[in-house]
Amino acid sequence: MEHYRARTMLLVIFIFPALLVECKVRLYNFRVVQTNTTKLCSTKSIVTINGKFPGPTIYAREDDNVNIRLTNKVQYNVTVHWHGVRQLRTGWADGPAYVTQCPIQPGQSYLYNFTLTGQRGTLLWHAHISWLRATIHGAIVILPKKGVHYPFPKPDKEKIIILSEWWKADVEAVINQSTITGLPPNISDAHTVNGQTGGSSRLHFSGFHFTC
Ligand SMILES: *[C@@H]1O[C@H](CO)[C@@H](O)[C@H](O)[C@H]1NC(C)=O
Ligand SMILES: *[C@@H]1O[C@H](CO)[C@@H](O)[C@H](O)[C@H]1NC(C)=O
Ligand SMILES: *[C@@H]1O[C@H](CO)[C@@H](O)[C@H](O)[C@H]1NC(C)=O
Ligand SMILES: *[C@@H]1O[C@H](CO)[C@@H](O)[C@H](O)[C@H]1NC(C)=O
Ligand SMILES: *[C@@H]1O[C@H](CO)[C@@H](O)[C@H](O)[C@H]1NC(C)=O
Ligand SMILES: [Cu+2]
Repeated sequence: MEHYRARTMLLVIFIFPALLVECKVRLYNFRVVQTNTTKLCSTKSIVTINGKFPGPTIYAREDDNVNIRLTNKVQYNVTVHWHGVRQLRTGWADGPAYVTQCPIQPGQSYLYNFTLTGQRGTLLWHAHISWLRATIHGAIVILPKKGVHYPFPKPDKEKIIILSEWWKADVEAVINQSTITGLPPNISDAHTVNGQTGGSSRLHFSGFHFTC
């Protein structure tokens, strides 16, 4: 009798958390701040999320609700686009400035609230106004639902690699100059891998999308 009761207790304990982990709410605080950064032997102030370049990685599972509270502490208008996230009935959380929302002005904050439905894998989030995406970007990792596997064998190791570019000049000055002159913007001074310029002569990457 005692033995039987113990088993029942165990079942209750194990079943309940499984039900509760369905559709979690993932909370993130994104503070847009100026951060002094040194690369290629020169220091400049860049616009970052929480002082990080690249920015923080968002982790969630399919069907999770993601809440990102963005607080703008810089002098620029800001928005962030969750590139590749299907915004089903949450168009106002998509992020393109002047398309789905007014820019988040200095001193203001905005809640990006969306649910990840029918998709998994690694996506990229980035600022979607002027050229702030040069330093405001990062990864979104959407894991399958608990107990569901990827349609391929479990990798031994997973590593996020973000390819980007670095300008010694202020990127806002670069795009402003291009807009005024009508000429192509100055090319970057280096490519970066996870924010590192490394031995630049060995790095010949292309691919970080700089068009949308
Ligand atoms: C960044 O550097 C400037 C110039 O050296 C300095 O005045 C400023 O306080 C620094 N900002 C931060 C956030 O460290
Ligand atoms: C910032 O965004 C507001 C709307 O949210 C807009 O009225 C204003 O012109 C923008 N400022 C700049 C410098 O683009
Ligand atoms: C996020 O959106 C969902 C669905 O509309 C809503 O139920 C929830 O209350 C929202 N969360 C916040 C913190 O506003
Ligand atoms: C770029 O242009 C915008 C809009 O005219 C302006 O608000 C901003 O101060 C300029 N930034 C730089 C670094 O020139
Ligand atoms: C772009 O490059 C030209 C030529 O090297 C330079 O004179 C100019 O100052 C650069 N512009 C910016 C915004 O750095
Ligand atoms: Cu994009």
